[in-house]
Amino acid sequence: MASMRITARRGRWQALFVILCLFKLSSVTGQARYSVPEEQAEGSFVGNIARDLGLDVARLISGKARIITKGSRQYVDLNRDKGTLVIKERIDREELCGKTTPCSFSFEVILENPIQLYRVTVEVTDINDNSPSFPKDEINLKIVESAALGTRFTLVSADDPDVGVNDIQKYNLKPSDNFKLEVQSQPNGGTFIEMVLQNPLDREKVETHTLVLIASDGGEPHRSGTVRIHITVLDANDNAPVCSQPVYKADVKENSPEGTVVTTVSANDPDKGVNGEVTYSVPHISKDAKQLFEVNVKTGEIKVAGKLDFEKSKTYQLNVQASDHGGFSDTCKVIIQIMDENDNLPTIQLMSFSNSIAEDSPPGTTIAVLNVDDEDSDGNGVVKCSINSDVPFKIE
Ligand SMILES: [Ca+2]
Ligand SMILES: [Ca+2]
Ligand SMILES: [Ca+2]
Ligand SMILES: [Ca+2]
Repeated sequence: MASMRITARRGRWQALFVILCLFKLSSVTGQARYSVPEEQAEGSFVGNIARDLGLDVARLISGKARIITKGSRQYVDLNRDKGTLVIKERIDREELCGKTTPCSFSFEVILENPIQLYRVTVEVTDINDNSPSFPKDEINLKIVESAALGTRFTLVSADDPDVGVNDIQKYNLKPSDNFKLEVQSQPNGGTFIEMVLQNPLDREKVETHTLVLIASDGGEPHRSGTVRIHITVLDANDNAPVCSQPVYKADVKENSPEGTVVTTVSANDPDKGVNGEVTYSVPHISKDAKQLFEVNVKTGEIKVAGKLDFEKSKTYQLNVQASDHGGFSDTCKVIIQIMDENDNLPTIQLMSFSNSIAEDSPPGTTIAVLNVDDEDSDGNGVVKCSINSDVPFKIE
């Protein structure tokens, strides 16, 4: 008995459905259109369907008014007793329509005895319930300090599932000392973002930069998303070594043993690694000086390497070249004064001499001429001559 009733009922529904389809093809009795924001709570008011379709509540009840939806989700319910449509299930505009706008869904309200079909369309308006977000929190870039002005770096764009003003409206890059932002809208609706070098980088001044790219939507209140951009500035060989002083002066005693340190030159190059590694050499050196001095390639220390003789040369100038490995150099002048040591004996040379002298020769008669010399200089070269006091001669 029960199963027969069910079958009978099903048959009736099937018949009704066929009629409905025919009905639908022919005409819809009336239609209504509503607009609700997404994310409304269950039970929220959508519209007064009875009033808007010109039906009274009694007719809704007698006609067993109900909603027919195509999809699996029924967002709206009919409150027959009040003649209103209310939210049945939370509506997420982003899930329902994605980026499509306007966003709406439709359903039918059907009444029996007689059959009446009404079409209801509900437009779902966007609320700003999503913040712009970047695919990553951080971007790491390595940029050589010699990068030309105008060099471009592509950045990732952010995404905001909302639409209209609730979608991303602007990007900002902070700070903007070295880079400015260029944002281009693409035909497919995407955004192409580039960071353009507008002030030169200098690794010697700032080796790392941290910037923040901010994407903001235009909702009320605004929502934003950020990505940090870490920039490591790579070194370029843009500095030449510079001698710590233009001229080095050193005094060294003649006869100083080999290995005696004369002076140390040093040059500074602020670049990194081999770009800042300084080596020392004396590319143009006289043959004499080459045998007397040596320069340590790495330390710039100058040592005595031969026999220094004040009497041969009193001063030497070495032009020490301080070079980095990138072809830059500076010349540090080194003036070496040789200091005299008393290393020469006075010499006596007999120029003329009378072997015999008359006994009555008057005092002051020259008997011998001597040439006395000392190769040392200053005090070391001053010669004092004296003669035995027990002979009847004097020396002038
Ligand atoms: Ca948004
Ligand atoms: Ca939204
Ligand atoms: Ca350098
Ligand atoms: Ca550099």
